[in-house]
This record gives sequence, structure tokens and C-alpha cells, in this order.
Amino acid sequence: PQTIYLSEYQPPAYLVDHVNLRFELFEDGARVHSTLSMRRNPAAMQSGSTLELDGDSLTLESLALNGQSLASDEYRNEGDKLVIPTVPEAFELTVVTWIEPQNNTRLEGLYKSSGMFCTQCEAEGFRCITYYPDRPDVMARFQTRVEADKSAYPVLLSNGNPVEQGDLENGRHFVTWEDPFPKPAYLFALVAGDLVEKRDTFTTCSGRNIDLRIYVEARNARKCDYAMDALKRSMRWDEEVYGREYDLDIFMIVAVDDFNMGAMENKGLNIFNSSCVLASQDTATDAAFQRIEAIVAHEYFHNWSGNRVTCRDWFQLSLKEGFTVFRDSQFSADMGSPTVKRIEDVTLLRTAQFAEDAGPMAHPVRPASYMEISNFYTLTIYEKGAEVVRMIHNLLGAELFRKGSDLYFDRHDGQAVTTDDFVKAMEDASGRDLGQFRLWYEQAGTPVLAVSDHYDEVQGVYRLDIRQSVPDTPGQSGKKPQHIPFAIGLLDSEGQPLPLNMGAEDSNGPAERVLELTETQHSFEFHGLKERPVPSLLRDFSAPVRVHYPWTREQLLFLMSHDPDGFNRWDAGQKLAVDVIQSLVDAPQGTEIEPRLVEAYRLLLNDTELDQALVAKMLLLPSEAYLIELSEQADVPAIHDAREQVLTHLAQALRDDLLACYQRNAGQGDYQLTPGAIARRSLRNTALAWLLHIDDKQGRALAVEQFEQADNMTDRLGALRALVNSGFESDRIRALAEFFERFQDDPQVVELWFSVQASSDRAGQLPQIQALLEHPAFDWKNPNKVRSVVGVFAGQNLAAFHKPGGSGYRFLADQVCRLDDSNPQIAARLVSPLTRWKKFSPQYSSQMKTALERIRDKTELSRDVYEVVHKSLA
Ligand code: HT7
Ligand code: ZN
Repeated sequence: PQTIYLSEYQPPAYLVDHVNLRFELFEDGARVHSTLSMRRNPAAMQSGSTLELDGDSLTLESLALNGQSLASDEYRNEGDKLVIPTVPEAFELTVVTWIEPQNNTRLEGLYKSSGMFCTQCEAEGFRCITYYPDRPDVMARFQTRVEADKSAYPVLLSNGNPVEQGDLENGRHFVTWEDPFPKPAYLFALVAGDLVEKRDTFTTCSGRNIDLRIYVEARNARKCDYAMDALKRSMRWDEEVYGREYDLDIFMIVAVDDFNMGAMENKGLNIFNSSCVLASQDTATDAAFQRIEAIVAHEYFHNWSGNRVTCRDWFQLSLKEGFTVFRDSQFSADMGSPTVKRIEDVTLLRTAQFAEDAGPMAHPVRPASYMEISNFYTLTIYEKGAEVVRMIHNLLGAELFRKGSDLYFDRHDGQAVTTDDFVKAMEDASGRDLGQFRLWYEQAGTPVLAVSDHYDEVQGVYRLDIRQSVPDTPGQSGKKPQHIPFAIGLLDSEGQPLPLNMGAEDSNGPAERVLELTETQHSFEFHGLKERPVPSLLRDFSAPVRVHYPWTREQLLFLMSHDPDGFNRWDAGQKLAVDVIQSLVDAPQGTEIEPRLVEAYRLLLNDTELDQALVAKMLLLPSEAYLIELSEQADVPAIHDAREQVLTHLAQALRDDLLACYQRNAGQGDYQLTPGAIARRSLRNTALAWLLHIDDKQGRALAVEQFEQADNMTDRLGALRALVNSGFESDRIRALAEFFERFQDDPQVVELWFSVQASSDRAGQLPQIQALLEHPAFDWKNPNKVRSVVGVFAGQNLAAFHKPGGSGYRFLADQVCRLDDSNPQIAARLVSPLTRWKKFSPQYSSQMKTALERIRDKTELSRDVYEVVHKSLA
């Protein structure tokens, strides 16, 4: 496969002003009539009059230029390109293609899911529908007429506003949609199906009434309320915080069962994976509700950050994704607890994005090259991209950042632009120089800050020495220092914040400062300190960096209970637990488990003053994945055993406190989705999980009762998970059977049922995973099912996946090969756990490598999997 380079970007040779589409949908295929009004791009760099259009898996039925059919020697069909050697300056091109949505298992372009037609065009799916200059810097106005059988497909949708509809012969009908906003083809969408609609309205800040609709299959009609409310909250928030008003008269969301990712922001017609939109108290967990709110908001926010202002090319993907993730995380923080949201974001970043940044697929937030763009919808583009925008926000302050975003939207409305245009708008609005800051977009790898300190008792001066380095990554070495905002505070021995006086004459300095690191080495002095302070570093995780500082356990225990920065309070607890677990990994025998850790957890379990949402987070031990990420050469079974040992020790020592915590947080009256109620459910289910971890009899009775009596999915699933992970085998078997029996008709709950088993080292050993793949509810064509069994096993059941002997690796390689033929995007994502083979100790890494080679040697490997496997083996 070919590599595409940012440095080779050229503006398009031809532009499209208008697209007229007519879809004839049938059971055995679809005919697509497309008329493009095109003209030569005055900004084109190459001369000549050759037109090249992209195409993939299309049957060309006819081609006409300005109404004249083209003879077969007047164009070339080169498989993925349609070339017309000579075209005029301006012309109309009519293309008719035949496609087979019913056989489209890649789920790119037009395909069928549960009997309905739907599309996924980002990044390069539109070329699977018709020949087109399928690149985001070609923006056109679309009119789309959809024709289909009226009884099978009563609902016919596309982008924009409906302008005409009517009946046709043979029981067919049509609807025509017009989208007044020029858009790239990746934002095109079409849906045809037998769907019910939930309606609502939203009055915008300027008083316009917007028609809101969520379309779902009839059986899901009662599961749309939460998403609708989340949508209205998002619309209001974007007006209030970013001054962004919705622009069309109608906004639609459609739920689709078979979908490669979470959701898609098509203009006016967002298409969602069912699991990211459908929810009810008895079928969705609190985490699912929060995810739905965040994704609904994310897709809605794209209407401005992505659709009105879009990307010039796919190297700029983080322009829309990083900015929009930042916006959705601000929104979620405003809707709930900012500290808890920050903890969740940083957990994902440090566990998974840092791993990506240190692995063979590491790439900058603005990559310089790719083979298959679908492989670049990564945590680096999304999460690190959002962190980069967050740093700009923090460097500028909320007011200037808003000025910058207003300028960006005004300046570039209707354009396809670059990350550099975004930074420029921020610079122009604020007057700040972000020249060095741009390196965050160009350099891959997670910067490392080595921090040491020194206290001069006599002078009362405390000094922080900070050394920055950016590690080498594939294709990049010898990196420059980056501009890093490093937020800190200092505490006295009573836990009181100390004034940060940076000059010898200063007094009454602020309690927190953001130190701006721009050089390889910095020293900062703080004056007037009567005792050695305890530093609180990188507050609120002010930059996506690794900090190395020789923390003592005393300091961590102190920060855990005193740091006014909620994030650092949580992080101190994580660091302490990591230290305790790591010392057990290093010396499994004879290492005493830190008694102060037990006492710290006891305090937490009984702390009813502290924000209970924060307590709930603080009680969660660092995950195995994070512990692996932190180790040099990971021995997964050893990490797993050490973590289990600590959990067992804590649960045994704190048994009575756990029971008390459970009881205190049980019986909350009517189900509510407030932050307080969510925190109580989380505390109760953590206590239950710990009690069952030590096979406590009383815990078991509580779990069985909760499983049977729960009035919501968080509690029912919490009890199921606790039973499944316990030694009470008959309860485990019974609960799993009962759960399936009750929810077998609900695909989203069946996915939970699969994932509870696939993630459990008791119920998810390889033979059990293989049995799940044979289960009648499993479906290889449905990405959610594949993720909930194969993805969860390899990504979350780490001890089983890394079982000595390599059976887990061979299993994954087999499933990747199998999927590669039907859905390469999903296959390429599944490879991920194998790609970091160098991270593991030799007996594991050699077998992981062998599994990758096995995939590499498959015949007819897709471009998607080829890129991931070859880069991993390089
Ligand atoms: N912008 C959307 C990306 C997306 C996607 C990309 C590749 C293949 C399938 C896909 N489905 C959706 C989602 C988003 O970030 O909002
Ligand atoms: Zn997005």
C-alpha cells in the first residue's frame, strides 16, 4: 500500500459547486445517479485538464459530460480512480453507479443494518457510493432524492431540510432533501427504514424553533428520552459557552445497530451506534448514560467544530476531533463534577494514549504520513489533541480563549482549514506567541519531566529543578523542548497552601502558579518558607506529560488527605497504590503490604464529608493496564497476582468498613441520575466487588439480593459482575443464565453480558471465550458483539490474554485474520493489544511477535491491517 504524505498536499484541481443525487434503493442493490456541477480550481497548482475522481467497489453504469455520454475511450476506469483526460473549465458530470449495500460488511459507504439502509462516509466512504473527489477540501451543496419501497422504508432521510416528497409507481415513494451549507462528502448521510420518531423542539438564542427528532426501531421507542434531553442541554451549552447557534431547521439522530465507531456527525443527520444513544433505567448503566450524554454532545458540537469549519486534509483530523473532545469534556464537567471528569479523562490518557505514544504506531497530533486514514482515529488525535487545546485554554484564560474561538469560527466559516489556522486565530485574538507551542502538533511522544527539589533551611528557599525530554518515536528523534504549562502548589506541614513568592522581596504570592517550561532545564525558587514544603505537582494534570519525582509514601499519604487540588488528591492515592503493588511485583514473597495504605482506604471508606464522587474514584485501585504501562518490561501474570494480593489484603482488613459503606449507600429510594446518586451506586458496588473478591458470605447474600431486586442496570450489573468474579461458582452460573434469560432480546444488554464474562479471569478463560463466539447471540457482522467478546478479552482480561504459552495471542491473531476479510477497520483495531509486544518481558514478547507475523503472512491482507502489523514489526 501507498503512503500518503502531508508534505505532498496539493489543492484540488477541480471544485464541486453542487451535487444532485438520486438514490434508487432495492433489495438486490442500489442505483445512484449523481450530477456534479464542477469547475477548475483557480488555486490549483498543476496545469492540464485531467479530472480524477475517487471510487471504491463501484459498478459504473454510465458517464456523461454536459449531457453527452462518454465513449469508453474517453475515460479510464482504474479501479480506485475514474480518470477523464480532458474536461472543460466548467462542466456538469453525470455518473450512474450500481452498488450492493446488502453485501457491504465493511460498513463504509451505503450498507444495511437490521433491515435499514444507512451510510458511513467518514473518512473515505463516499467513494463507495459514487465517483467523487472524495477529500474534505472539496465542499459542495447537496440535494438528495431518496426513492424506496414505501411499506418497507417509510422513513427516508438525508442532510438538510426536506423540500419535496411524494408517491411513485409500484408502491414506492420518494423524499428530496436539500442542504444549504456546503460540505465535504464525508458529512453526507442517508437513512431509509421502518423507524419510529421521537420529536421535540428547541428554541435557539435568537428565537428560531428547531425540530428535533430521534429515529429508532419501534422496540426502542422508550429508550430515547435521555439522549433527547442531552441534545437540548448540549444545544443550550454551546450557545452559552461558545456563542454557537444551530443553523438548520431540523436536527436528526438515527440509531443503527451495526456501526464501526460510536457515532457520526453528518450535517443535520447524526448517525449513532445504538449503544451510544439508547438508554433506560433498567437497561443502561450510569457509565452508559454518561457516555451517551458525552457522545450526543460531541456529535452536536461538531456542527461548528468540524462541519461549518472543517479539515483541509485528513492530517488535520485533530483540528475537529481534538477541539470537539475538549468541548465535550468541558460540557461534561459543567454537567457533573469537574474533578471526576478530569480523573476519567486522565485515566484514559495515561493508560492508553501514553501507551500509543510509546508504541510502534506513535504519531504526532498532526501526523505527517499515513497509509490508511481509518487507522488514525486514535487516542492521540482525539485525547492528546484535546489536551493540547486544553493547554491553550489554560495559557490564554477562558476569556481570551473564547475570543480566539470566535475569531476562528468567524474567519473560517465555510472553509476547510488546518490546525495551524486554529492556533493562529488563538494567537491573533490573544496577542500570545504560540510558536514553540506548535511543537505539540508536530512532535510525537509523551514529554518526560524529571523533577528534583532542594530546601535551603537557612535562606528559607525551596528550589524545583525540572529537566524536560521528549522521547524518540518511530521516524522522529532529537526532539526540541516543548512549551509546557506546569501547575504547582506548595503545602505546609498542616496541609495549608503556602504563598508562592518567586522573588526574594515578594510576599503574599498566589497559592498556585502555572510555571511555563520552554527550555530543557529550568530552576524555580520559592522564597520565605519556614519549613520544607510538600510539593503538589502538575495540578489538574495541566499538561499531558510524565512527571518523575522521588515521592515518599509519607508525602503521598499527606497529599491524599490534604491537597486542595482534587485531581492531585486522587493521583496521590494512585501513586501510593502503584508503589505498593510494584514492590510486590518486585519481591512477591516476604513483602509486607503497607499498613498505611489500609488505613488510608479505611479513612476514605468512612469519609462522608469529602465529595462522594471523588471518594468513589479514590477507592478504585490502579488498573492492570496502567500498571503495565508504567513498567519497563511487563510480566502481566506477576502484575495481576500482585494487584489481586493487595485487593485481597485490603478487603480482608476492611471487611467491616466495606459492609458499613455498602449499607450506608444502599436503599436510596427512587432511582435518580444525579451525581450524588451515581456516586452512592459506585461506592456500594465497589464495596460489594471487594467483599466478593474475598468470597465473603455476607457479601454474597447482599449480591444475590441486589442482583434480584435491583431497579436499575448499574446495580444489577454491579451485582452480576461481583458474583461472576467471585468463587461462588453456582451463583455465577445461575446469575449469568438469569440475566441472559431476562435481557436476551436487548442487544445492548447482551453486549454487557458478553463483556462481563470476557473481562473476568474466572468466566473468561480462553475455552469460555471460544464458547461465547459460538453463542447464538454472537454475530461476527456486528462490531459491538466482536468488541464485547474479542476486544474485551484481549484489552481487559489481561492475565487470561497473556497466559503463558501464547494461546491468547494465537486466538487473537486468528480472529483478526477472520475479520479482515469482512470488516478491515474493526480487524485493524483488534490488532492493537499485540502491537506493543516490545513492552513485555521476553517470554511474552516473542510469542506476541509470532502472532503478529502470522497475521502479516495472511493472503490478501487489507490496507488497514497491513499498516498496523507492518509498523508494529518494523
Ligand atoms: N467523526 C466521527 C468519526 C467516525 C468514523 C471514522 C472512521 C470510520 C468510522 C467512523 N464513524 C465515525 C466520529 C466522531 O469523532 O465524532
Ligand atoms: Zn468527533
